[in-house]
Amino acid sequence: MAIQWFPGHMHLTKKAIAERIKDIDVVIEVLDARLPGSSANPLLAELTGHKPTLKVLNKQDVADPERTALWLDWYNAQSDTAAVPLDASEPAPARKLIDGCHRLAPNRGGMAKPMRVLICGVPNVGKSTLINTLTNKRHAKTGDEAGITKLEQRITLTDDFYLWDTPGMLWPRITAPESGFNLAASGAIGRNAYDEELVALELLQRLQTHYAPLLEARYKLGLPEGAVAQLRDDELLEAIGRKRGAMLGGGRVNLQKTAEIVMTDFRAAILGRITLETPAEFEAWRAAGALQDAEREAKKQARASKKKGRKAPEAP
Ligand SMILES: Nc1nc2c(ncn2[C@@H]2O[C@H](COP(=O)(O)OP(=O)(O)OP(=O)(O)O)[C@@H](O)[C@H]2O)c(=O)[nH]1
Ligand SMILES: [Mg+2]
Repeated sequence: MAIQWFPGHMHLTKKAIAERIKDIDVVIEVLDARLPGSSANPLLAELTGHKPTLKVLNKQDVADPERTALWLDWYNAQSDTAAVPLDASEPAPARKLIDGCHRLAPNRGGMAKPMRVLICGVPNVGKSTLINTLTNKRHAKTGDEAGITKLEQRITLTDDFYLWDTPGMLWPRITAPESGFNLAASGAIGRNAYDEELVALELLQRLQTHYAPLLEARYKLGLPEGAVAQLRDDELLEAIGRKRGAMLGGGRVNLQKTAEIVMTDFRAAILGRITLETPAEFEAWRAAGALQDAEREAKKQARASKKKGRKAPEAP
């Protein structure tokens, strides 16, 4: 069962974006560079797809640079898509986005035709941080938690350049379970919408396959080389909890607390620079998710027509 989170305020954000988009010249979709595929919102693509869009792989400072390069190639190879890496707290690269907007909408500028830019993306990717860096002010509230921005807000960058900050939005059905887990691990999903232990186990699996040395360096489990990657995810979680002293009575490990430790270490980049997915992995998850969805739909249809058949009056 995939993680889902589409509370009422996201429904309102969807409506607000659908309304606002008419008066927008350029869309900046902020992605999380640690999950550049899973943090791209298909609902946003639907709402804003007809406008020039710049995809920003934000938090590149905590993502794996090799994988960021793969993702930039992947996005830039798609027609009508431009993607750039960013650390939203750095003023110089953030200001380059302004030039990017002018390139995408060259006819806008000047008091009569101000540039109107919508900044959007899933929760907690750094939309408000980017706006604050661009304006060099703390206009927008930020925080390491999903759902900090509650309402759309217009910010004037200069007399002829307006920015709209929007609340983070997800979409009603995340079809690939792996994407749901990555979003939860990144902090894009409200805490009550997922089981921290399950998310930490999935996170550990991703780290074991590609970042086992970082796990060993951080948790010093004292295992022989290569052994971390061989452990079952639940064995690994338990070993980390034991090592970190997250214990319940009777020598049992507090798995909930250990899950929190692992997730905090990942989010704060204490483990190192990590990207949870490659374009190839993401494409495979997406294809499998779509297939499962199609099968579900076919079963639903079959059930509905069977029911209809049963209800049909019998021939005299
Ligand atoms: N390392 C790193 N952290 C960042 C970057 N940009 C933002 N953050 C941090 O990410 C967290 C979320 O930032 P916000 O700007 O509040 O994110 P948001 O997209 O506006 O979030 P919502 O309003 O909840 O949708 C904060 O703790 C920021 O300090 C970045 O480029 N690199
Ligand atoms: Mg915000």
